[in-house]
Amino acid sequence: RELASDLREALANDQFQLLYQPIVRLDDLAVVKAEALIRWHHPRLGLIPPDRFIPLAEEINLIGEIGDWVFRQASHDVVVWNDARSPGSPVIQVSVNKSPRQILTGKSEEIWLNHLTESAIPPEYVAIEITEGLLLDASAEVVRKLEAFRRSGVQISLDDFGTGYSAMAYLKKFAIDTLKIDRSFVKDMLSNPSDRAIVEAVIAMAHKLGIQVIAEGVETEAHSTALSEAGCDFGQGYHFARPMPADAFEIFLAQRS
Ligand code: G
Ligand code: G
Ligand code: NA
Repeated sequence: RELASDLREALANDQFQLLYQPIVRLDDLAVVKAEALIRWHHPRLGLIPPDRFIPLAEEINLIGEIGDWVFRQASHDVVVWNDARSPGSPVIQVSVNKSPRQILTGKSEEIWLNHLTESAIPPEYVAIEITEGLLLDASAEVVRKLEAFRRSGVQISLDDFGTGYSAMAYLKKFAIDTLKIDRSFVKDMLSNPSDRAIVEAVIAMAHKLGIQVIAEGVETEAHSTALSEAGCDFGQGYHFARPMPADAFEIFLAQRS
């Protein structure tokens, strides 16, 4: 439980960092989005991945504060990138992850939307990534919170699509803007006809529902081409770039446009 007390100090001691992984538009390979991924640099233990400390942060009720920090930092950085954009080039959007617990507890939607208004940050610069796990607690309250974001112009993106067992039910219940096909389907789509069929069917279904599609785990050029041919809108993965610090992302953007 020592890690828990360290985590309580981490915000004040400036030990968190956001990395950004570029997301490209597959038809012209323009960089149009980035996913914000948190890192904790522990003074003694080194880098601690979010899989280890986010669940702990939820347990000790720190997830709200950490989430607010992520949102502020990411929405600050996305304004910098958009201000540096050349005329006519597409808007860059940042997506921040929100765990189910984070949605269910706290008042973050009010705090976050107020922050955007007060800082005059265009809501279309920001998206929220949620996971299917949320459906397990799909109360009217969750629907209301997600709708508050969407009404204000903040997009909702459904992460890891296809890995849960209630993906379709989710689409019926929640209005979302984007879904992310889980990388487990993308990985084998070139060698496994079933995976390829699933990827193609998800894209077709999403489009019929007016939802755009991001493929995760795009690791090769062949994957990128096949996804583009299947009509997938966006790609994210090591083929394009690994997650990187904000200043590196800024340089990456400038080089690509
Ligand atoms: O970047 P990495 O592979 O280590 O991320 C692992 C997981 O941690 C990702 O699937 C992501 O959903 C989650 N994660 C990363 N950053 C955040 C964050 O700021 N908040 C929450 N709730 N989860 C995050
Ligand atoms: O589930 P979510 O999309 O939040 O997960 C993001 C995580 O996936 C990041 O931690 C990132 O490091 C990892 N990731 C991003 N691109 C790739 C990829 O092309 N291949 C693999 N295996 N992992 C990736
Ligand atoms: Na995510």
